Amino acid sequence: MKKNVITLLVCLFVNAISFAQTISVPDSLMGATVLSKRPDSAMQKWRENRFGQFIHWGLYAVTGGQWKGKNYPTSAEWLKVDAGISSAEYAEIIHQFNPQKYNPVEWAHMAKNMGVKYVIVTTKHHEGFCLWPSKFTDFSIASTPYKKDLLMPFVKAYQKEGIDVYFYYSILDWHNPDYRSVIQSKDDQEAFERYFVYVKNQLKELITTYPNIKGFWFDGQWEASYKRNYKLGYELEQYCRTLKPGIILNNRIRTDALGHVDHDYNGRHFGDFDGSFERRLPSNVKTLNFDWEACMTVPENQWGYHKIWEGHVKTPFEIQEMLATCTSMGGNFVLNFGPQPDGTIRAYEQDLAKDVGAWMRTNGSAIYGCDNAGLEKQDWGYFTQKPGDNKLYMIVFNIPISKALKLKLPEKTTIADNSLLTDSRQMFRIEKTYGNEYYLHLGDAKFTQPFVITLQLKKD
Ligand code: FHN
Repeated sequence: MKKNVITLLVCLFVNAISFAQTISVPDSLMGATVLSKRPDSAMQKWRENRFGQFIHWGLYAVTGGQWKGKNYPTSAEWLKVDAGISSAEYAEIIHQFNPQKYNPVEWAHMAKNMGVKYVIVTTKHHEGFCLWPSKFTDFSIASTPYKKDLLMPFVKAYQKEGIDVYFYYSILDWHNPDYRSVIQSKDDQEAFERYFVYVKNQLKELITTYPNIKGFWFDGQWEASYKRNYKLGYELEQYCRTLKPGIILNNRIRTDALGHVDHDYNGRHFGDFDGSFERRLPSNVKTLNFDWEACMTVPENQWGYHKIWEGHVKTPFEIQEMLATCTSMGGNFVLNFGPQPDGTIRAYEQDLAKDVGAWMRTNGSAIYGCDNAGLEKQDWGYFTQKPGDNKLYMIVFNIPISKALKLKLPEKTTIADNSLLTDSRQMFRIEKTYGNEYYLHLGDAKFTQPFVITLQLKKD
């Protein structure tokens, strides 16, 4: 027992030291501070999670992309700007926000069944409305007919399901009178600095009220005012790290002295991971020797609830493939949901969650804890592998007419065994072709879903 405690303490100490070494002091241009993958357990967990849920919820759910009888097909959460609504008029929407059917236990249950391991929820989006009763503003849930804190039951329900909670927080704020998009005078600068006190107060309030959250996901960092105040951004990063040691921060927290956002002047991401892949996935596996995450909408460009989804709406197969793509390139994938104003989730999103979840229940071991396998991508799909494991996963999305899946393994490696992940009795004929290249013959096996084949590798 005593030995176990000592081992644990030594591990924690080593973890803390290696973590501290990873976060460095920025250079004179205020570049990135995390220069390689964080080795600590919090970040290791983040990496192993692989699949997350995003939730965009705010007053924009009430308007649902429509204003005074007109439909605005652009992002619902940008309606204030797109429909040119004045701040005073927009603030009135607060009296209509009354999500009587809000049931975070159901949301968390749905998320758990979909297979996500973490969630990011918009505590305050660009509109400035706060989902929790912040003591630093009246523009919060406390001033709505609903009145009750939305975040506390949310955090509890998700954590009860074992899902890590992250808070989205927008630096850009269309409501706070001290926020400035550009700084044109001393007064502007003073106002912006006052706004930053507000930001820090709110972040401290969030961490104090919901101490078990895992990190902040910042957004809205691209305006000239914040770029100019890059030192405030650096201070903000330090502030968060002091508020909660080990906290996880995305790259949208900072800018550098040359006005770069997301990545510094050297191309290094800010924060602990690169979260700038939005509605697109990276394509170059070789450059991804850092932590990253891609976030995705279900329709084209709707994060908040829009009454009318126009354009292409993604199917469960597409979502599964995006998740597999990200895992195969060593990144996380986050799928967005925009709850309705009454607190329920759109039927399409619920069905999507069910379908993706059913697939994840049987094939999730090719995703969770998996990483880039270091092999050449093939047309049939994606290789994934748990670091250090000799089991290789082939996630198959496209079956060639020949039914022969091409594989190119590293030198001096052979395939000892293979089977379908969901049925270990289903094995496939392997044919060696040239050098270390093989064909895996699917034969007569029939598939109606993407599937996973496991290959047990052996070093010669
Ligand atoms: O403007 C926002 C948008 O509404 C949404 O929140 C996305 C999510 O990554 N971020 C911003 C655009 O980059």
